[in-house]
Amino acid sequence: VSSDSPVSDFEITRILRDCSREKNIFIHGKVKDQDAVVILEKTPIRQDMLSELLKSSQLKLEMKNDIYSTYQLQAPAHLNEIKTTVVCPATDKHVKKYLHQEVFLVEESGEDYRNITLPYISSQSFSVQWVHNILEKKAEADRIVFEDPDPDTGFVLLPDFKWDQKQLQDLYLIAIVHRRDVKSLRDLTSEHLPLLTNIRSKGEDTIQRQYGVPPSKLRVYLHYQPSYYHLHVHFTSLEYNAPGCGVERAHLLSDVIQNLQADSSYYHSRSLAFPLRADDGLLLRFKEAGKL
Ligand code: M7G
Repeated sequence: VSSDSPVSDFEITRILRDCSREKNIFIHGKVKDQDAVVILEKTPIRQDMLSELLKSSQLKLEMKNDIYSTYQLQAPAHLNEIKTTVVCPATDKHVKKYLHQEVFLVEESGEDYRNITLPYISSQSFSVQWVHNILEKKAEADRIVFEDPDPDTGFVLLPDFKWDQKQLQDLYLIAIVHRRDVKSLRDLTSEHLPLLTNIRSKGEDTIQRQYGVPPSKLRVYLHYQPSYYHLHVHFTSLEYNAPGCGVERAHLLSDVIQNLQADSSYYHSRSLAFPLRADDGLLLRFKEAGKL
């Protein structure tokens, strides 16, 4: 750990979430008086490293009984890394995002969106500075896998920061559109069909070419509500249950395209259901409006 590493100065305030099955832990703390969230995650075991792992590790016997025995395998450091994500300075909203919380399903009509959600997200949502940095090549420029620079139908495709790119089991990329006037699914009309079909075809082609993963092995979807209100599309391995890929939050891109082909105002007028956490300010707005 280098001396300017944000983790060496990290002082733990509390554990926000600890999931032994997913092998990750979300920690709230301080780095030099600034709030920070640190996420530690054990990464999947890499198939291409298996023989090295087995050959170069030490085995410590834990127990033996009949044909059964368990060991502790002490792997060399480079085969036993922990993926670490740091958010610093973290806002209250970041801390809440990672805190385990009870969730409630909200059904939002088009009118609810305009009267309740839109005013709320305009005042409250996460900054999309990181998105602008990517589009302007001020950050992550070397990670871009594909770019279509067209201002109307173009986008940037790059690995999501949840993916360390070391194995394909948890493949996860995002396509971020160049247009800055589309906040979410709710803003889409048939006018955006060329944009969406372009993302689908060039995104799938690129992933097939670059990673050898065909479209039939991909889950391609948008989140509603998203955390960041600048239109982006998630591309994940079908085998990987990414956080938020469930029916209550993920909308398959192919369904979105077909819905807009059938009705240009589909996402302006239809009710959309989504989960909100107990401490989400938007949930309170829905309650105050008597919608829950
Ligand atoms: P979302 O649907 O707005 O919200 O997706 P979610 O985070 O609740 O799923 C935003 C996606 O962008 C997520 O999959 C994040 O992991 C990813 N992401 C967030 N940030 C801040 C970054 C970043 O700085 N770089 C990259 N490459 N991906 C990010």
